[in-house]
Amino acid sequence: MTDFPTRCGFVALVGRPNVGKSTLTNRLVGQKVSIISARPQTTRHRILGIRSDDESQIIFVDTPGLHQREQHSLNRYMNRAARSAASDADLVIFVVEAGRWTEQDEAVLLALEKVSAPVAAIINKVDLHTDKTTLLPYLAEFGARREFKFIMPLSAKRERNLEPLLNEVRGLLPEGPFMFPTDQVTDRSERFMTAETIREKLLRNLNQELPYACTVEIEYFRQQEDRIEVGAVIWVARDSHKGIVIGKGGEMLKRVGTRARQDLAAQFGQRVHLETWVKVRENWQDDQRALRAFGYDEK
Ligand SMILES: Nc1nc2c(ncn2[C@@H]2O[C@H](COP(=O)(O)OP(=O)(O)O)[C@@H](O)[C@H]2O)c(=O)[nH]1
Ligand SMILES: [Mg+2]
Repeated sequence: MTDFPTRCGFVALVGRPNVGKSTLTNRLVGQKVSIISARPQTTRHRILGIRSDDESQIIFVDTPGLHQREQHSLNRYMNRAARSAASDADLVIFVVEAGRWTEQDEAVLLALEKVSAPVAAIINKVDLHTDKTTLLPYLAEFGARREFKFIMPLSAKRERNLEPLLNEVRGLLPEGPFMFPTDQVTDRSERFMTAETIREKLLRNLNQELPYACTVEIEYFRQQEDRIEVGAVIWVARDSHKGIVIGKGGEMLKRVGTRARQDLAAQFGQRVHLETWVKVRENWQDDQRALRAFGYDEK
């Protein structure tokens, strides 16, 4: 057999919510493809982050955190997205937070037993520990939990140890041709990124449970000569949520809109005009038709 000149494969990032899977995806790709917040349910879909160089193409698969409680159809959708990403991958990377081990991490570890692909691990957020030697017992304990192809401590946010990670990953990719053009960084459209960016601002600005009951639908996305025009509907699950999203005198909606517009302008490198509406679709998280309409379907 002759050696193929390139390597290419899917690398699924799995783990409980908030360990930094999406931050890592963005840093590895060098561009924002996945939204970030300290809230669970920030990532609801499987999102590809593609990194290419001359010899390799690594297709990172950012996934929703695995949830134990599947109280809504939406949660079941997210769990399926995470599980199927892991089962289709050439390499699965279990992401945890340095110094922390929770019941949710334990549940992910258990779920990984069913995965046939090789499994490696990332210990993220090492920047939170100034004295790294305090992490040695944690590392030893972690390494005893199962066999990992490698265990890489790093900081996604501070971009520490990303090169060694990439080298490990490249070595484990199957030989084969690239699956995406080398300048493509994600499989998601500008429309999708726009909806996600607005949802990120909702997550970051609304308190408590409400962000989980929101989703964003793009009504129109028009490239004009000198700017992009976007119309977006923020769907909430209950009538009582509407007022909260709009805020006193429209203040909250204005703030979310302004932040989204600034972020989108930076992402697209041009001016963005954004128009938003808030609408109610009762219990959309359990409504199969609504879920499909809002993009939460398998395909
Ligand atoms: N200190 C620190 N915080 C991080 C790091 N990576 C991610 N975070 C933070 O952890 C939170 C969750 O990040 P996110 O990427 O959305 O996690 P995900 O739910 O696993 O995708 C955010 O507030 C991030 O800013 C890191 O390396 N160090
Ligand atoms: Mg995420």
